[in-house]
Amino acid sequence: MAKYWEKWVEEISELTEPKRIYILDGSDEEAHSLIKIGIDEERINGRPVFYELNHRLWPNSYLHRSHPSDTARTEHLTYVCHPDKDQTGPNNNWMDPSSAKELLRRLTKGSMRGRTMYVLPYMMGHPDSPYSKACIQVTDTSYVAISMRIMTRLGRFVLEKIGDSENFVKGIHTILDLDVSRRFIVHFPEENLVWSVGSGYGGNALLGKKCFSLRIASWLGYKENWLAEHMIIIGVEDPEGDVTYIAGAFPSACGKTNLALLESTLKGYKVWTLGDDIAWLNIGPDGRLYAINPETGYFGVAPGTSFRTNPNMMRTLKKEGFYPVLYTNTGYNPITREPWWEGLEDEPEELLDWQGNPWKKGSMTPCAHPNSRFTVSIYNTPNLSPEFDNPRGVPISAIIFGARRSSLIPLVVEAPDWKKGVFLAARMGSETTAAADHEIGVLRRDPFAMLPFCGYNMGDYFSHWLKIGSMLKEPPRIFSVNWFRRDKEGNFIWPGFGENVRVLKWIIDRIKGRCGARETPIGLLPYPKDIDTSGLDLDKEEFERIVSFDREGWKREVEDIRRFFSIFGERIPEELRAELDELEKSVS
Ligand code: OXD
Ligand code: MN
Repeated sequence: MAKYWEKWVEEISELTEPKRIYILDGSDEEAHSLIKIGIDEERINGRPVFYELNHRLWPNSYLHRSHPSDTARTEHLTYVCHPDKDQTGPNNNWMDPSSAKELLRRLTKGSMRGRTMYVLPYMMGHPDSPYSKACIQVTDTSYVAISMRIMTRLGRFVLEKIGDSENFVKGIHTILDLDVSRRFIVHFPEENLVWSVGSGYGGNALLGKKCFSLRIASWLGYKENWLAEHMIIIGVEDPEGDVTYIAGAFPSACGKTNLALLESTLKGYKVWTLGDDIAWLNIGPDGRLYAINPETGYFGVAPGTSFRTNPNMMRTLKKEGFYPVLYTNTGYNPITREPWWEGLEDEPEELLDWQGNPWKKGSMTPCAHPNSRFTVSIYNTPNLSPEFDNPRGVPISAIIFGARRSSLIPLVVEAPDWKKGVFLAARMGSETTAAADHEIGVLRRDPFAMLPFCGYNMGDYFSHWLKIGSMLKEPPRIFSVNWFRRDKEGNFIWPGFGENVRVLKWIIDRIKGRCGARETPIGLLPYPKDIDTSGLDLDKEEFERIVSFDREGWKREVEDIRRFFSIFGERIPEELRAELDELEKSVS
């Protein structure tokens, strides 16, 4: 008798009509042969899927060039289809599930003719973890198959785990002709199903990532009392050898990966990496909050990554380790056969740009796409935490919420309690970046850095956070951080990158009761003397400004927060409304 998953795969193949079906085993030999197929046979947009890079300088590395219209997440084409529109909320696009299925069925019909359907059995989370989930995705491109092998624990062992169960998360992916008018990324949370057509871009096509591990998983967490979050996980070791585990949420392309792999500039401090994008947070048997990273790789922004800004990531990329490493839409040096991106190191005179066109130094257009990416295994990380594979996860002592704000938001603020912490995260705003298709540099409210990823009504999500806090015996302390304040000339005031460890140190000092803080209407601010700025070239006045409270600026901010909250109407929890009223009163 065919198993349930076999029948499901059969059903998809009847709809999509592939030339052949191939179930991945997750081995290295298989990865080699799929890459070879991507180089020699498979074509996307008339081009090879992969180009081999110089393996002496960039071990195991390949370049991929996407369709020019397919370079970022497409939030306006992303849908969350709960049967009840209010459950989806104003933070998501909605279609009624049966019309959505009809549309997708029509688009998907015969879409894999002449192509291979790759079947990817994978786990999000360690197979032995009580918090992990088994999944199967089908796709018709080797780029997605290989990327998923890097980003997840993938192999036939997952099929044995699934057995005859219907309880696995399903993903259907087909690239069609990559035309935006036929691009839809659709979630059916009640059915544990994601159906994505018309895009090969990571956040749209690697369905274990944003689609499952955030949108669907946040809904599962809502029902099962846990949290699926857009967060890094790090362990910060102090000079006593104690490791404090911290989770941190930042909107896309706000330096999350740099913080996750931070190389400390403070003697005695070391950061251990556990994750750079997604954290699943569960209440452990002792009533504390435990974090796992369900992924096993990085899908990081390439431009700006260098030995100066993120030496640990450069070591990760250059390590002769997990096979393979992918570069998507970076520039290319045809002489040395190396990838190149803005900020990497000296600019060669002549290169090929991200589309393969000749490009010259000083050209008006960037060589690498601003959202060009690398895909690399987390097991290559030199400072990978020894706890990474711990199925129980790590106990979280602090949660930080960061954003990109050139003014107003201080370098670091501590919330006096969990409820005020939830309010701090709910009111977050950030200046937009190239990670999604929208105007760059405008202020957008992005509560918990989850606005594009929350798979249900965000008002209910805020209530859920309040509820989880009340269930915890020892809730983590909550902080906000902002590395991006600018002076009048537009220069960054805080040096950022490895120096951010100085802020992490203050956070740990607060947790351990080693220093005080100033009470203000927006939370607890550091006394300037308590942040170690030794050896930094900081303007004293500017530094004091970024750790202070700007009452006038907050008056305007409060108005904007109120406008944003009003979008969610009655679903904003009473507690947060009261917090906003209190803040308004105290700044007026
Ligand atoms: C990502 C994103 O790719 O947030 O991680 O866009
Ligand atoms: Mn992200």
